[in-house]
Amino acid sequence: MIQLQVYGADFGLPDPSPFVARGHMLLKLAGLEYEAVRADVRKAPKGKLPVIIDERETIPDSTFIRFHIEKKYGFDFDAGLKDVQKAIAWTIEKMCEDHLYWIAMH
Ligand SMILES: N[C@@H](CCC(=O)N[C@@H](CS)C(=O)NCC(=O)O)C(=O)O
Repeated sequence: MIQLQVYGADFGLPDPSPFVARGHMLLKLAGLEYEAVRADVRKAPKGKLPVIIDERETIPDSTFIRFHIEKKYGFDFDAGLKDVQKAIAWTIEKMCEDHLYWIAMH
């Protein structure tokens, strides 16, 4: 079974990390069975969570977890979207993660 490494529920949320929350959502949306395991972030490959362990593969970063699920399990998170809609979704996603996230954090 896939292992999702997480911080764990806190502040009334499934996880205080929005990226870990995304990891949960990706696995649930794809209908994959998984277990969430509290992990030591200092041992994570990129020093951040989430990370998944799927058989012999270790995949850090929620974006790469998404790519892994799409490639290995053939699940299309963008099903039904036109190319231009996918491009807009990707742009907004990256803007929120790489820019607005840090404004919200400081
Ligand atoms: N690009 C990464 C970002 C993950 C990330 O920033 N995780 C934060 C928690 S929200 C973390 O583990 N930070 C640990 C640290 O910076 O020491 C992803 O999408 O998974």
